[in-house]
Amino acid sequence: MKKVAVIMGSDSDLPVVRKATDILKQFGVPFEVRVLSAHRTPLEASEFARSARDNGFGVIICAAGMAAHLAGAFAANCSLPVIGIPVKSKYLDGVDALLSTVQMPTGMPVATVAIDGAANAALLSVQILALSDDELCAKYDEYRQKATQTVLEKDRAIQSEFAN
Ligand code: RP5
Repeated sequence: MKKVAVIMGSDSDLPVVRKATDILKQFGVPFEVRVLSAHRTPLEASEFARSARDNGFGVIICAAGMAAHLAGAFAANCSLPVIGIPVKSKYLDGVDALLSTVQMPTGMPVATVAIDGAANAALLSVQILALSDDELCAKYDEYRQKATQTVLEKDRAIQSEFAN
């Protein structure tokens, strides 16, 4: 199976990023985690992006806050699918990172998830890799069925609490 690259702009993004790595572990998807910054380590970030396909990666997740150019920089240097996680910082509630990540020019897409939406970034990676992996696809279907069952159980509990 292809690997997922999980890149964060700073180790301060790790609490958010863990929500993605936990899910990748749960699905048995191989991944590597790096701190690479579009601004602070631009050469290392572009080198990683340029060699990612040859190094066995199939999807790249980039988490960054503030002027979050990391996912865009990866998209500029690599033709693999790039998923951007805008990370909430203490100043602008993450809207700065959301707009920096999502507003890519035509031709250089970044699939941007919600602010701090690391779990969905991992699930989107699973969906992409499952296109060519039936076993992973079955695990993902099972995950969704469990999610549905959980909500149905909550619905039953709420209904019984408010029953007249
Ligand atoms: C961004 O700046 C990082 O992704 C992080 O979210 C934010 C703050 O970084 P630190 O100052 O905490 O290293 O590049």
